[in-house]
Amino acid sequence: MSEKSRVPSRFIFFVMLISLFLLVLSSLFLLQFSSHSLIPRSVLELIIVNNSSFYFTPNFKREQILLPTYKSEDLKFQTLKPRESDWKVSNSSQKEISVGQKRNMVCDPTRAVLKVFMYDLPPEFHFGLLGWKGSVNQTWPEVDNPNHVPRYPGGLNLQHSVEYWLTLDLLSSNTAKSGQPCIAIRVQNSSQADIIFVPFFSSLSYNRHSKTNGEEQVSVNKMLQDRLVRFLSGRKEWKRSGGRNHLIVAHHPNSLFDARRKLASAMLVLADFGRYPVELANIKKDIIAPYRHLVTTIPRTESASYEERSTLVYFQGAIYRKDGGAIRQELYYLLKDEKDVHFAFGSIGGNGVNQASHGMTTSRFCLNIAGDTPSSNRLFDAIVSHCVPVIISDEIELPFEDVLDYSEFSLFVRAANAIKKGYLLNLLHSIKREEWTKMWERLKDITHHFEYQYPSQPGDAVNMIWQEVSRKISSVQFNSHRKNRYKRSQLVVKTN
Ligand SMILES: *[C@@H]1O[C@H](CO)[C@@H](O)[C@H](O)[C@H]1NC(C)=O
Ligand SMILES: *[C@@H]1O[C@H](CO)[C@@H](O)[C@H](O)[C@H]1NC(C)=O
Ligand SMILES: *[C@@H]1O[C@H](CO)[C@@H](O)[C@H](O)[C@H]1NC(C)=O
Ligand SMILES: *[C@@H]1O[C@H](CO)[C@@H](O)[C@H](O)[C@H]1NC(C)=O
Ligand SMILES: CC(=O)N[C@H]1CO[C@H](CO)[C@@H](O)[C@@H]1O
Repeated sequence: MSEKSRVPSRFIFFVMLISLFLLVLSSLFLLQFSSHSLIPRSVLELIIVNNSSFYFTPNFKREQILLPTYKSEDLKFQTLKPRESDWKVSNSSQKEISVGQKRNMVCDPTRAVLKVFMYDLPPEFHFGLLGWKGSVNQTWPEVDNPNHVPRYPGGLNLQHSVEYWLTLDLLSSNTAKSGQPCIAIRVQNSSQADIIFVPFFSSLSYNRHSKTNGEEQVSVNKMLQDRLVRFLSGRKEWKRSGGRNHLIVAHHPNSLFDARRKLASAMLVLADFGRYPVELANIKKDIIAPYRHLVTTIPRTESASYEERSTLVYFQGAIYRKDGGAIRQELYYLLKDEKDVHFAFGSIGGNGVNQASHGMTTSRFCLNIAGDTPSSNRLFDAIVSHCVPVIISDEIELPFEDVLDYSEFSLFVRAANAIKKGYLLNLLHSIKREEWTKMWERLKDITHHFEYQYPSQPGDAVNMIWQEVSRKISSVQFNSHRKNRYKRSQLVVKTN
């Protein structure tokens, strides 16, 4: 009896297994042919979109990268017109945002790496400098629709646009985000914040408003800095820690020049320390951020290999530089007549960026020689061209060096060695195809860490900077706690 009843039950199990298999197969089939299926596209998207990898498909990246290249009129120093490629928003990203909103994926502040309080400074300190005018009492532009966000001017200004990308990222951090990791999130209560962000577009202010106009006694740039100092010194947030819990972006080496002494206790986001005395800025408390590159990023699949790069070493830049730049001249006389070497002078302008881009993408090595400051955007142009950087700048500080080992994709040469006859070329010739290709592969892997874009993407420059800030806070705290160790016993000694 029991023997007989077992057979049908096994049979039923078998039938169920087959039908389950068919069900799975048919749903897979439906997903595969989404565009012809009966399921509405939005539902399908919701299904697929749940997997975060959807947002960062190579397709999307390519769309961003293949946007138009430079137009020469965009290169004027103070042009208002941005390049298309600065604006890394494509139709696909808009779709992502709307999908994200559907899912209502607002970042949870308790999961964020960094909680940031941002002052509601009047627009003249930030987007007002871009010509943006909101309605009465409106402090910030709407950032939900990337097409409505005020654009940063193109051309050379763009190199120092760090301030703009960080501010945009904070503004959008409370709205729904598509598959974004929770890195920095804006909080409304400053006592809950890890850091206080000062949204002053100091580089833009320097670039566009450092000359006095007409009857003005002081430039707008200086006036804004004076007002900023007065504003900050009156805030309880500033007084609480003497400014040490503040983050101020001053990426252009000349930006914040008038206020830097008074604001230097803050954590600064800089291009380098070249024009700062060490007591005002140093690697212990401050952040080095990449320049926004000027040449267009070369897509991974179009990057020329060792054989396809006909030039051994490339340099294009201004020759006569004050301060640390004398080495450029010496190198010029050493290298100018060598074969497979492109060493030319001329600043970026006119068609210069396109030429530089072509030169870098067809060269194996790109020289980064100290100019009037230890850093320059040329390093980042080389990286996104996948041209192995040769860094000849003894004083240089590099972005994210605590997480990136630059020696995996760059060569460092001391200035004193570089100007020895034959030294540089011997070194470059000694790096054969295999070793070079390893560096080139690594360059392709790390390029995205040097991209500024809105909306920002995991691992891009904006997210890397926030993470760096978070690590810096830890190390600053560590040092200050260590200093506190004997505070109490010192007090006792004094009173005795
Ligand atoms: C998303 O899907 C890919 C394959 O398409 C898989 O490799 C990845 O682990 C998935 N991620 C998550 C978070 O499920
Ligand atoms: C983007 O979308 C707009 C309309 O929303 C359309 O006119 C335009 O052609 C699209 N661009 C691309 C590259 O698909
Ligand atoms: C703008 O702010 C001022 C002062 O807070 C207030 O009196 C005024 O009503 C506001 N105007 C609008 C249009 O909200
Ligand atoms: C801000 O946070 C602090 C500490 O968590 C709390 O004591 C205070 O009440 C908060 N203020 C407001 C306005 O929510
Ligand atoms: C099936 C699946 O992966 N579901 C996830 C979709 O995304 C939400 C939000 O991130 C998760 O909570 C689900 O577990």
